[in-house]
Amino acid sequence: MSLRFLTACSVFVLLAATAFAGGRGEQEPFRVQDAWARETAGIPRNGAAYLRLSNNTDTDDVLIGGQSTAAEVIEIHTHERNGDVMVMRPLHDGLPVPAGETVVLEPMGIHVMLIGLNHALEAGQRFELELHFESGARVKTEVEVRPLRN
Ligand SMILES: [Cu+2]
Repeated sequence: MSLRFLTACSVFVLLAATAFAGGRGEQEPFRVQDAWARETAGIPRNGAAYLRLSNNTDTDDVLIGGQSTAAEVIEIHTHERNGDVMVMRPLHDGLPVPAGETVVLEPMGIHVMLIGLNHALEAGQRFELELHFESGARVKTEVEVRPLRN
C-alpha cells in the first residue's frame, strides 16, 4: 500500500516537472529584441544603444545598468525637455520593467548610454551588451551598429 502511494507521488512529481518544462520553462525570463546602436562619427567619446526589453517573469524588476565590450561604463539615461532643448539625464533609480511587460528604449527617449567608447562604432559591427537588473539577473545580448541617417 505504501509503495503504491509512493509510486503515485513520483508520477505526480514527474508530471508537474514536465508541465513546467513544456510551459513557461521554455520562455526566457527576459527577452531583448532589436538591440542596435548608431554609428559614431569622428572620434567618439560616448554612444547610445536602443532595444526592446520584455520581462516574462511574474516579478517586477528594474534595469539598473550593465557592462559592454564597447564602453567603459554603461548607464541608463532618459531624455527630458529643458526649455527648447532635449537633455539627457541618468535614471539613478533605474528603469522599471514590470512583470509581463515590454519597455522600449529608443532615440530621443530612454537609452543605454555607452560612456567611454573603446572604439568607434562602425555600421555592420556587433558588440556584446550585458544588462543588469536589481534582482541580480543578468541578460546578454548583441548590439548591431547601424548607419547614421542622412
Ligand atoms: Cu545618454
